[in-house]
Amino acid sequence: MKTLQSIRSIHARAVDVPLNRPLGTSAATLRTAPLVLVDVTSEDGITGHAYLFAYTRAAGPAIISMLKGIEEMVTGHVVAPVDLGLKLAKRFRLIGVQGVVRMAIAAFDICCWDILAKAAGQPLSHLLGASASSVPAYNSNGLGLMEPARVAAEALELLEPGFSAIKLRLGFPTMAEDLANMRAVRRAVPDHVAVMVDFNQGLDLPEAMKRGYALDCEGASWIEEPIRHDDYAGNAELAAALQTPIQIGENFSGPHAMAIAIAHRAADIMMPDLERIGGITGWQRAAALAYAHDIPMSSHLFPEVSAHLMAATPTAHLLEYVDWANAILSEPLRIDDGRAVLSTAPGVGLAWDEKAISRYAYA
Ligand code: SMN
Ligand code: MG
Repeated sequence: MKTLQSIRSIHARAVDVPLNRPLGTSAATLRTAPLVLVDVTSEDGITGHAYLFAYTRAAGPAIISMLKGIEEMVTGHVVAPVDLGLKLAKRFRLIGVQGVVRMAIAAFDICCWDILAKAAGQPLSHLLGASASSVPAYNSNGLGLMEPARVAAEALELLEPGFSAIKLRLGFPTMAEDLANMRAVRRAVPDHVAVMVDFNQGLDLPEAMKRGYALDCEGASWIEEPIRHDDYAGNAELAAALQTPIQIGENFSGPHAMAIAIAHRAADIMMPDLERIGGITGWQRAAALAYAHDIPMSSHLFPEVSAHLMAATPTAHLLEYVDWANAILSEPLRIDDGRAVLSTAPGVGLAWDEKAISRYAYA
């Protein structure tokens, strides 16, 4: 048997790439995507790649610094992401495995799995036991808070690559503005197109109940994060009262948060985020929870890696497609007729475009 290789080094850098479509949410408007690009190299010279979405530029250097700390803890250890994840969670218990700490650990986990899949000569999905070559996706680029006419025009543009599902951001100061945009989009797109809405935690519970009842009559396919993500009791009230499914999950910090949300019946459907749920190891645990509780599971950002994971998720629903990393990838994720096409290269299939990276590097 070939012996497992150990970890030689971790390298991380930050880039800030412009978004093709700026994204106005109820919390902030994003014009660029600050990404942290991570490489973990094993003693036999295999490099695993991952990228993180840092949300704000200031988080980039903090995550890079955390990864320096992780490098000191894991160098010389066998590339075993399950074991190393437990070891790192213990070492970081006192500061808390949250935020940038969790994101750094997740990137390390993804890189380890990339190394394992490359060493096996298999795409990640095959290593995880799945055979699908593509997964259904929705177009989540753009559709931010803007005037009804512009949002309707953008909705039509987003359907062009063959998508039949899109996501509209809501959470204007008034319900009338939210309904105007929902109606503008619904009127513009064909009836079979699914339109999901995302409030980015912008409402309080009474307002969410009011807007939720109104949206029940507007043909929304899900209502995402209407209130504070960790108000599981409030989300459960909404899920019980409204006909439209409540969707949460992008802010679950590890599978334990998802288990607590499930115990509260906080949502009808769930969408963990690769970097917050704990990388590939964390995702697998979340997928097992969703399976055991019959909860349809979607993904959040990171479509390149999430496509492999959705293929191996028994209750997989819809992959969230964003093109944010395309600018720095030499082989961007392919979309074919509204489906995300899994990379067939060994590993997760991320490959850096070094020229582009030097253009957008900031740390
Ligand atoms: C979102 C995610 C990341 C940045 C801005 C907005 C949004 C989504 O909640 O689900 O895509
Ligand atoms: Mg969201």
